[in-house]
Amino acid sequence: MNQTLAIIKPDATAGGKAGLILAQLESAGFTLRAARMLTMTRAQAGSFYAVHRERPFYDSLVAFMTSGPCIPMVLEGSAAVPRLREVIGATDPAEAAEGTVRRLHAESKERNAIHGSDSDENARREIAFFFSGAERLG
Ligand code: IDP
Ligand code: MG
Repeated sequence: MNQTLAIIKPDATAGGKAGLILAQLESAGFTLRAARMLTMTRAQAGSFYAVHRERPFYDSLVAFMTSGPCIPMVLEGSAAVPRLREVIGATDPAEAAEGTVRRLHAESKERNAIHGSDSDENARREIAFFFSGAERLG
């Protein structure tokens, strides 16, 4: 699969880092195929992260993700899912490799600047969560 979903999270969007991060993703070889900007509702963020419902950080994560606008985007490139995970780095910026988006721009393990799908199956589901077929093919 050559597409994946990224979200520039509310910390990075409010922090004026959206342009820098998109430039880094494009420099890494991704083509931007679709993008939008929204403040997620609790229902939307809760559903998007439903897999983490039992985790201790779930309520805080939903509060963070609904705290301001975020920018979901469809990125295209070869081996898009693993390549994006490599470019964004580990969940905790303290553990993220030099030069990764999270190492450069994340504030903390929770406020970590960017989301990237973790499998082709989840990429398909997450792209469909935010974008209609018409938007993806436009
Ligand atoms: P990922 O975004 O690197 O795939 P996940 O484990 O899927 O990481 O967690 C989803 C999001 O939940 C993370 O990006 C981060 O914002 C938040 N999160 C994950 N683990 C923790 C934690 O231990 N404390 C606080 N927030 C966390
Ligand atoms: Mg994940």
